[in-house]
Amino acid sequence: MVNSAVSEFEGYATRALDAPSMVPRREPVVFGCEADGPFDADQLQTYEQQGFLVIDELVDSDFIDALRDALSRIVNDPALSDDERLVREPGSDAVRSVFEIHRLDPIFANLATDPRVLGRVRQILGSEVYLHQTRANLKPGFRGKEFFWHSDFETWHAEDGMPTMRALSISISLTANEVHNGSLMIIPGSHRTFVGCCGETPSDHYRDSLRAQQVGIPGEMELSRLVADGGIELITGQAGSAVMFDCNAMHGSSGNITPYSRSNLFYVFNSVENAVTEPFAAEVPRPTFIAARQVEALR
Ligand code: 6CS
Ligand code: FE
Repeated sequence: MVNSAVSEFEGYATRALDAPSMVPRREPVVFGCEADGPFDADQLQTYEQQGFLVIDELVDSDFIDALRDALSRIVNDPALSDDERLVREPGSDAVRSVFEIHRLDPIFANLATDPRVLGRVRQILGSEVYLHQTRANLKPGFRGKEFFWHSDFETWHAEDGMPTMRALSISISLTANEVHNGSLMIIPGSHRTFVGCCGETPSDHYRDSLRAQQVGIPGEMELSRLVADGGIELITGQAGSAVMFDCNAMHGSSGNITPYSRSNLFYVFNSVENAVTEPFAAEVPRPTFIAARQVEALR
């Protein structure tokens, strides 16, 4: 079952545990310093302590319109309607996520190497970086379903073989993220604890987990403890705002029953010094449209 190819390196224990576990993070959170990039020392300290940082206006509204148009072309392209990269909502045909957006339109590829993005990412990860995953989460009005609490790193470690916590996500808002339309919630400080999860990874887990995750989610006791310590931060902002968050930050979001869709782009950057190995708790790695297996440093 569990691949133990990484004998000399102890991973974080997760999946098929007898009981959930909470262990301290082993890696730093910020790998670079003020001199390396656009963030000042205060911003780096906030990221280090909270596990995330909000950027009020990363890109302007004209560019957001162009990104939104590109996404809508993809979602409405008949040639892509059966494409695996388009993930549907549980219980409807509405598109929930589009994976590998950087291969579906050059505008999304270019955004990954935009200095406003790449400079900040390199500063925090303290090295050259590559794309582990890209996606859009559409959270359509009335029918966008929730994402239950999870640590992305738990999944990337267990199912993709990401060895250490040296990766982050940047989420860019294509629509307003409000208090009521299913915006991202993060537990401040949760990135300092790895929560091991109980269930065994099913074969082809991604087919279910990307619609409604049931394995690789923490227990209620562990979540309650994290929230008791850190509280919950709701990340709101206008289109064009962004949030960068650590790969192990505990986060999730509620469903969207408002008429206002909440669409965000997500880029996951991993350090080139943290290339994926064999999965730590799954039989085979997930398909490359979900988790890249080649390290191609972004320039
Ligand atoms: O499985 C994954 O890789 C993705 N799933 C969720 C629910 N969040 C982050 C991650 O990109
Ligand atoms: Fe996530």
